[in-house]
Amino acid sequence: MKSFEVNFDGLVGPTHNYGGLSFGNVASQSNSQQASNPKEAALQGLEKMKALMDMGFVQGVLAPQERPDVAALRSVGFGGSDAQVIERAAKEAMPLLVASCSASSMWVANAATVSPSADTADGRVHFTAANLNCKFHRSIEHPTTSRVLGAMFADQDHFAHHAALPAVAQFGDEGAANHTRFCRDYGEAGVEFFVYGRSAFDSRYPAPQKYPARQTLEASQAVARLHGLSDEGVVFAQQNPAVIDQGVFHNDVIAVGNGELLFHHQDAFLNTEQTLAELHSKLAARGANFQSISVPRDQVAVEDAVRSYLFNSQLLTRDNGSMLLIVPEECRANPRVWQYLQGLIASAGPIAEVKVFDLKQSMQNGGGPACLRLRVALNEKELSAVNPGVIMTPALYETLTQWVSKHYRDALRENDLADPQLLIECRTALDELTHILNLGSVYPFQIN
Ligand code: SUG
Repeated sequence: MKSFEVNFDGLVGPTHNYGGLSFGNVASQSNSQQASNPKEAALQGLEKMKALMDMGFVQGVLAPQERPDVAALRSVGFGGSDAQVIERAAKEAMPLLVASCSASSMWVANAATVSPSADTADGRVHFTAANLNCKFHRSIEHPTTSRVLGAMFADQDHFAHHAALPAVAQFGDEGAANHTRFCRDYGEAGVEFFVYGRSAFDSRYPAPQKYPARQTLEASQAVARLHGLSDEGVVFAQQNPAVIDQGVFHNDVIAVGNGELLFHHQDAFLNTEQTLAELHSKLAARGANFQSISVPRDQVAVEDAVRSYLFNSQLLTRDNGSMLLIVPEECRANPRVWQYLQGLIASAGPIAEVKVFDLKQSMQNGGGPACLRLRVALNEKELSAVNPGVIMTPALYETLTQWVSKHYRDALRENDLADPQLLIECRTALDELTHILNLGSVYPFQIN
């Protein structure tokens, strides 16, 4: 049976703004308070989805969330009508209003961890929604994420959904941003690679000093258990704490993998040799020939990787078996990174081509091409069990661009978040979207 890797991209929500909400994420902190352009952000994302579809990849779309999250504001004591909740939060606790308005669900690499059916004990595709509990604005995503994923992958014969892990820092889970799957073919059993930032229960593991390690070893182990992965099918590795302190808040800011290839920075992991050796031997046992490309720090410094998002790229297998790297425009703007990429292509290695996309609106909040997509490897049968409403087609692309043009603002500043009209605009747009994508009722305003 044929199998595919389907990329489900997060559609940017109508409240996309620069709230400066993510301590440890350099771009989020340095662009705080700038005016955003939600319309442009959503169109840039759709452009990437269309380009991948046009290249022949199966492309999906993941819906944004209802913001401001009035229920989250009510849960911390703001009462009255929806408009009064927003007004009171704006007056008394602007940072909480800003957090409740974030369109951060667009970075769907953080929505969930996904294990394909070839890896799991019960032969179903497993999803665990990420609790994202390191940041308040992200911790409020998972209930709606679970409903949206449930509406996209509803068939219980093929798909199993797990609720987010316990909502404490000890089980901090950031989803697929710290998870990569290697395999010979998407439909064959592979090796799932979990990268954590610290251990919550064992003080022998080192931890970063300056910025938070969002993913714990215990969370990664819990996800592997829930998904029914075998010991032979998993590798756990610690991220280098020194790079977290330089702004590598997720492993997908410093490494990306696909098929049999890991493309990573020299300083990405704590015990690099041991980690690569384990990946090599576990993949060999699966009949796969693991390879890695290590980018040396004297060619691309960690700081250049963080600024350019070289590793937050999409590594895709083309029909002829060669690989394509989808990078953000910021890679072309960085002379060292661009020179490295030219050399990489000229080396006649597994990565044959680089394509550049303008994702500036998302990049300014620390979200590159890889953050914007959730990878789901599916065989033909499973693909036909996915809600067809969320699979990108030329007609859906047209409908969604028109939908964005009709409902989205082209400028948003902090003051605008206090406008109760924004909530009405967001709900009107999302109500229409659930019909376009055939999701049913998934938003709090639709089910309460
Ligand atoms: O969690 N930024 C996101 C970026 C997530 C990137 N995802 C991956 N690397 N997979 C975060 O830090 C910033 C929001 C703001 O500041 O307005 C933000 O949430």
